[in-house]
Amino acid sequence: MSINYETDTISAIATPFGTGAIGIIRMSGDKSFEICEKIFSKKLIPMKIMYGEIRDEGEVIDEVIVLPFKSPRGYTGEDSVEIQCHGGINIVRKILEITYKYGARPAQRGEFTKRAFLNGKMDLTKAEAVADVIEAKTAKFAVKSAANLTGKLSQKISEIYKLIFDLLSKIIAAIDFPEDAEEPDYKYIEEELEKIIKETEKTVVVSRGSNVLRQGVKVAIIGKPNVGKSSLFNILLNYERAIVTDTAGTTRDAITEVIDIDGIPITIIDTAGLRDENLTDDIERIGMEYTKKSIEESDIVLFLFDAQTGICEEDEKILALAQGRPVLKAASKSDLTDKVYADCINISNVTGKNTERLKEELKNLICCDIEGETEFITNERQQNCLNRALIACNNAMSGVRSRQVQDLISIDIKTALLELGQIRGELVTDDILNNIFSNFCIGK
Ligand SMILES: Nc1nc2c(ncn2[C@@H]2O[C@H](COP(=O)(O)OP(=O)(O)OP(=O)(O)O)[C@@H](O)[C@H]2O)c(=O)[nH]1
Ligand SMILES: [Mg+2]
Repeated sequence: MSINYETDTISAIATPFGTGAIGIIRMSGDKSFEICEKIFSKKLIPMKIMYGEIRDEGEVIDEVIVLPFKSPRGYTGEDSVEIQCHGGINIVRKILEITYKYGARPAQRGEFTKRAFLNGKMDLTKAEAVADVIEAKTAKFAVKSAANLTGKLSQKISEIYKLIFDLLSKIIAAIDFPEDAEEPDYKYIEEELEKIIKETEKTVVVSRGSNVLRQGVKVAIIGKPNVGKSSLFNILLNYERAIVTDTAGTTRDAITEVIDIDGIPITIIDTAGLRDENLTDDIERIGMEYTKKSIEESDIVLFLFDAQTGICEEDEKILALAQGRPVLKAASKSDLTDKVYADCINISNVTGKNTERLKEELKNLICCDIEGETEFITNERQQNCLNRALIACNNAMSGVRSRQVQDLISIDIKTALLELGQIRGELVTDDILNNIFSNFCIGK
């Protein structure tokens, strides 16, 4: 393992850029106390909240509260200091610059958390959860990511890791010390591998659910002009975002907004009404191209038709454009007719009839391949490790079934173990770490 650990002192603004009640500058590294004492009016007492002034060459910059953490306590596990000042951006920047002047250097993205990981304050699943909590698009995603901060994912991985580790130990013991340890029988290895594969598969399935929560889904509302697409879009958003008129061809540009349905971030696209070719209006023609593009980019298509007329030939042509994608059909303006359509939701954008059901159906369509509730959030890196571990276990299983020598089987089992170890951050390289932490914000 090659990990570069730098112990120089880093400094960054930890609060959002902009004006607020307080701003926090955070420093971490061997010289944090020394630098802080050069600019703070008092001598630091570790783990004590201290009130005083920040001064630069005699000039008072601000009244502040300082929190000094002595290693191994605090977020990074190094000596570190948090300076809480007044939240004007110019004051915060000024104090940051003064910390640079006296020997700190600007922190890179995620560098505080990287140091926390390297100091054993958290494993990699927790470090990655920190970024997830900060970047969460919905409250549910934030809560699920926070579960990883308390070790949910780490715990699950540890359980599987232990099963593999125990199995591997028994096989290797017999290979390395044939006089003392007996080779485990194939039936035993097969049973253990079965357990491991089942648990890993379950975890992979749960992971898929977190992808939906992480990335969300795109839904394009399509249909003929004037069927009520923009009206429905506004209802889903809960405010008048798109212009609604009784003139066909009102929406000319695709409009996009994100809503939260049960914690799933859903990007809804209101499109220009699709009409037959031979359009004379250039703007409308461009709008139609946008619509076709919106359909291509969407995961799910919400197709609207007018309940008064039913699905006509023109509607069929529009529906054909959505081929290959899951389509949810809805009949709008059902307040104006008694006709009820099977296999679709009969809605009214005027009375609000069935809009809750429509949301529910949308959610069902999105979640159809997620089994059960997602216990924890995973990211692509973790999922790739899990998948590779699963492949290695399946290879080992084939080896067992064809009664391969156990020496060979142990190679696949070892691969599975290494892959799982990478999830928690054992045996990761500097490249992997830099890749992970480069997605963080500065100051975290
Ligand atoms: N009664 C009734 N009127 C509706 C309903 N939905 C939309 N309308 C009306 O139908 C007209 C067109 O609605 P829009 O939401 O602009 O339709 P659109 O599909 O976005 O139209 P384009 O942007 O032109 O393609 C407006 O006058 C709406 O008030 C509905 O469910 N019931
Ligand atoms: Mg419209």
